[in-house]
Amino acid sequence: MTVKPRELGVVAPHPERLARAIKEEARGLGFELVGIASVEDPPHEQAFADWLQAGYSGEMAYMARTEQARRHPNIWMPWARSVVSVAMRYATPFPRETHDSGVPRGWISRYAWGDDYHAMMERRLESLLGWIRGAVGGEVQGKVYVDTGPVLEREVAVRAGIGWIGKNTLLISPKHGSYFFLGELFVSLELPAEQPIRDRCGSCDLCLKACPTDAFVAPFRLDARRCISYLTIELKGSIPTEIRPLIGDHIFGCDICQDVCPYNVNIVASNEPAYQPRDGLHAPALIPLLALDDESFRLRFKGSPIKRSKRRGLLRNVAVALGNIGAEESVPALVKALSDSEPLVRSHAAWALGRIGTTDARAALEDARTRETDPDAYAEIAQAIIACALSPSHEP
Ligand code: B12
Ligand code: SF4
Ligand code: SF4
Repeated sequence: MTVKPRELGVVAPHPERLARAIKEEARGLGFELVGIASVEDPPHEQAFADWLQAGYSGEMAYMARTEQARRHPNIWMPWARSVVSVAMRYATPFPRETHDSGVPRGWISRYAWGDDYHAMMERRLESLLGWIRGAVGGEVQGKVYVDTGPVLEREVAVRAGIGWIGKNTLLISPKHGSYFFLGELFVSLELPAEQPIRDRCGSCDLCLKACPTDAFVAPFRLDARRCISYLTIELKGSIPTEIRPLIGDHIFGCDICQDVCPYNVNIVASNEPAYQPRDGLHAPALIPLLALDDESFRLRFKGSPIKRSKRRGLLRNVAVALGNIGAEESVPALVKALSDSEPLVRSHAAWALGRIGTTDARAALEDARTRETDPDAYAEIAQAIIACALSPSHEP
């Protein structure tokens, strides 16, 4: 049962009692995992600096821009004494599917099947702050973050006892695995902190071996530039051609290094309505996605994490997945995409046609080459024509 602020009394409650009540209130707001930590420099802040230095953050310029803030939270929040770290589970019980229905299908990572989590979690954390202010009966400064703030969220969560950082770099709870989102509420109150959870990966290395793009340079160290999640969501331009074949059917994010983790095997599914899959987002049919125009993309992905990739990014990814699947029935849709208004989409559609390599694919590419005005798309079309000529499915 949720404790009402007034039950704690008008005098500021004892920190231990207040901390217990805050955690109970947070759980009542739908955060299944809650912990409290003091506000300090994260233990692995140097590893973060090294990661940036090595260039592993790729084009995510916001990571370098906020380096000091992420490493030293007290510099920009000098008033903050404690942080309430929360997690919300999002896994639903839908299996990994392939293409057995005869229709080429792609894979969207589990976290993106439902509604966007940022605003919902932020609202609930704001409501927790309001509750704390009521409980303390005085001025409490607070600041809420979910994902987009300059916070090393997993480091905070480790110190708040929510889980440990696995070799796949994800935060793992012994009981709930890693399919959850993190958020924080920084407050100006001194609250008792939790004990961190010890590392439980042991000698396991399943995630490191399973990564299809070899994105882990070492345990706990990810080169984001090779991660499918980065390539399909964060990267705005062209996907490097040598990595495209390794992306398989992924069109938005990747779950492989979590799917193989033993701690994700016996987890309980989330019953949060916002995280249940929207129609057609679990293993979606790919060909109809290539037909989305700006307006239909906007309508279909309103309030969904997928809008982050924008239409051109999603269609780029769909083209790559279709090229990897190699289904001939996708040729007409890919040929149409050769006339897309976005050079990025035209380039990746050309690559896919080069992989499929049928006579129709080659004829369409030859035709597109005569019209193409964008130098990058032109080069991709020329390469794809060569690929078609070398393809076993091309009938001379
Ligand atoms: C940038 C970013 C990405 C990048 C880079 C990922 C990465 N591993 O850093 C990309 C786009 C690739 C990405 C992908 C994903 N992300 Co992301 N991402 C972030 C973001 C915004 C920052 C992460 C960050 O600071 N990276 C910096 C690097 C250096 O961190 P790191 O590699 O983890 O290294 C740290 C530790 O491993 C530690 N460390 C180093 N050496 C050692 C040694 C030991 C022994 C130990 C214990 C620790 C340790 O030090 C480093 C500094 O903290 C956070 C939100 C946030 N504000 O924190 C979400 C966040 C991490 N992402 C999240 C999610 C869900 C994902 C995806 C699962 C999405 C998907 N399905 O596609 C994938 C997972 C890929 C993966 N294996 O990490 C969740 C993770 C929840 C969880 N349970 O951990 C977060 C927390 C967002 C949220 N609020 O819920 N993401
Ligand atoms: S999310 Fe996929 S690509 Fe990225 S590190 Fe994990 S397994 Fe590799
Ligand atoms: S798969 Fe194994 S090594 Fe990787 S995070 Fe899970 S327990 Fe750790």
